[in-house]
Amino acid sequence: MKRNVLVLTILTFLIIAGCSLVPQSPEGPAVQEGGEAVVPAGSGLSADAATIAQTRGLSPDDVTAALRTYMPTGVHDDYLIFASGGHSGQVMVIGVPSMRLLKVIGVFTPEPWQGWGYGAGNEVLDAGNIGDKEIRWADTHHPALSETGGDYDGQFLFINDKANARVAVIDLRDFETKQILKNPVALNDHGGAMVTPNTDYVIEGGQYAAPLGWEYAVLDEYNDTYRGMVTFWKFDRDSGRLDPNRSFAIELPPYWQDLCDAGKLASDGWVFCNSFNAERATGGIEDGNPPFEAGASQGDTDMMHLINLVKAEEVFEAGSTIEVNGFAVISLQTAIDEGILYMTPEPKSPHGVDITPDGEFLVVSGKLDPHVTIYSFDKMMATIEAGQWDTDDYGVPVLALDDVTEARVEVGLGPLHTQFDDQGYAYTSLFLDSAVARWSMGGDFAELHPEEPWQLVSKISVHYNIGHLLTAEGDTVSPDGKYLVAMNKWAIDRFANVGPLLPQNFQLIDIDNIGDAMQLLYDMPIGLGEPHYAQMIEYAKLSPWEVYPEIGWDSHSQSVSPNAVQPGEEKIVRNGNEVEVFMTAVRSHFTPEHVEIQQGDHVTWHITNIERAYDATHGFSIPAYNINLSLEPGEAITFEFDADQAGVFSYYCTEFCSALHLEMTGYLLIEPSSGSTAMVDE
Ligand code: K7E
Ligand code: CUA
Repeated sequence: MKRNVLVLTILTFLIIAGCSLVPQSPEGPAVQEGGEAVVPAGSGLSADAATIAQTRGLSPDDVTAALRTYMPTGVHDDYLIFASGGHSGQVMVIGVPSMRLLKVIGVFTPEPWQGWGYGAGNEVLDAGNIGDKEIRWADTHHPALSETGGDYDGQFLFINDKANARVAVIDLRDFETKQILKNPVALNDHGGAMVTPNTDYVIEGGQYAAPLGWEYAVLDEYNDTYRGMVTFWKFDRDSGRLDPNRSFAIELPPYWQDLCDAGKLASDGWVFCNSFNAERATGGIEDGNPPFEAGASQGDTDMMHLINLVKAEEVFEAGSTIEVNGFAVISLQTAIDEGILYMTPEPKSPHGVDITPDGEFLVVSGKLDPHVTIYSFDKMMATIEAGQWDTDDYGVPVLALDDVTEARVEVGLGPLHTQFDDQGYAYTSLFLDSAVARWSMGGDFAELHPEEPWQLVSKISVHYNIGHLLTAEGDTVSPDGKYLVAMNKWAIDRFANVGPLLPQNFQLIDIDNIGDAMQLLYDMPIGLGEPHYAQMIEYAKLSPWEVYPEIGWDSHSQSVSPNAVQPGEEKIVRNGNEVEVFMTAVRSHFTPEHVEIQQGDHVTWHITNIERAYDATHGFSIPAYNINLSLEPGEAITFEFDADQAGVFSYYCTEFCSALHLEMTGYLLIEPSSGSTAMVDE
């Protein structure tokens, strides 16, 4: 009871004193000159708010957090997060600071609401098949927003599938997946997707080594035959597609390459990938060998890969490549001979490498080392220039750690990933500590903060076992600071029990008030897969379409479809047993409403949503044929099927679009061919 009285007193003080955290919305409290909010007389706000806080047992920090994240209806978030959907194979779009889920974009996995894979997008999904295997899930890890000059430009998003080594392209004009590519060299990946500063290339690095080209070899041949790789997918911005003919891979030693990051500004033209099994352990615990987790952690160091992308591009263009599954690969020997590949040790089972905003430094965390190690790009270049190196077993030049290290910062246990703000601080996730460490950077960043460079400044606990973290635009050349999201793997007690499989927990943290402690603002459960990485972009940088630009728009080609149907031009055309349906959709009818065909016909069906009103989406489904579409205003979609089952099939609109939405329907009559009956074979 005493505690509640105390909370009430503090709250009343906070609110009456006009705490500057009160949102300045039109309906909100008036704001006087000097920024102090005052509660309008007679509004009763302070008493109500205090009563609610008291009743709910909220602390002043809780109230602050609520005020910082609450969005009044109709007010839009300042930032959007594009987060990997983990096992769901999709991408989540989340508003910040509200942490409201705005959309789940269908990518590698069929998504019914968007009709993704149920008549639309099927050819994109099929392009991700492996041989004759339909792959309809993905382990998405790393989304990458397209960049111009090292800064997000809001145009495209890329994401990888670790499980099957695939990369997808999403167009941010309509938030739709346009392309899925299977890597021809490797069956799994991890170091993707990352982009170079002008999105010339999308980087996809391998992980678990295997013979290139999906070939077979026994594990005894690991050192000689198993290989790592990194693939550089050329991105063509005009077509919005990755171009395999202008893309290439580099063969790497079988060190289990992990994450990559593209150099920027000072280090533009280089790409860096860490790795974590320089020991080349091959496991086999059942045969008395060290298990992978021990075998791959025996050494004190692993190998960071330094890749000269400018040189690699020259070598590729000169045609000095081999072919693997029809794809250009720069061999390991060529990479060494041409000065494309160098390495330098990195401490104890590292995870990832993050380049500072100026491109001068590289931050690596050894998962089993409580420090982050900071490398100097200048020192790397000077050491290479001086020809100062040893070589590894494959002849790759290895720069000595001492020659290229700038600093080490002790941050805590289980450091993983690092992001940056606009005040000269870096933030590192600590998996074992379940915390985020803020530390001061050196170099030119030292002028931005009062601390000594390369020092731990503060920590905040998170719940629990954080993987990645992200700050606003925190991996670009100009981070915004403001917000940090801890992407926690474990939720344990944070949410209501929903059975033994728990959601992950995104925790929004305020990092705006430098000097004050970082403050936890919001817990967001993620209940559809385990996300890995995410990026946060200023909302104002995006300019998505409200409706498709013209009636009859094909969202795959991003142009008017040759099969667009204008009102008045609806028809059904028969040519032998080929039937073509030209249909329009508008509130509240499809035209035609009767489609009468024969069993055994092959049907090609075009539908155009001729609406121009914002949000006037129609759905379209046919029972038993697994057809389900989402037709956004202006959109034209074509699908095909074999009318092998006779019967009466009511197609209808699956979006509640109008008062007469239930009437937005029609009959597909498939007349049995002679001698057969409808639906059920007897
Ligand atoms: Cu750390 Cu795939 Cu980026 Cu997971 S990886 S956490
Ligand atoms: Cu159109 Cu419901």
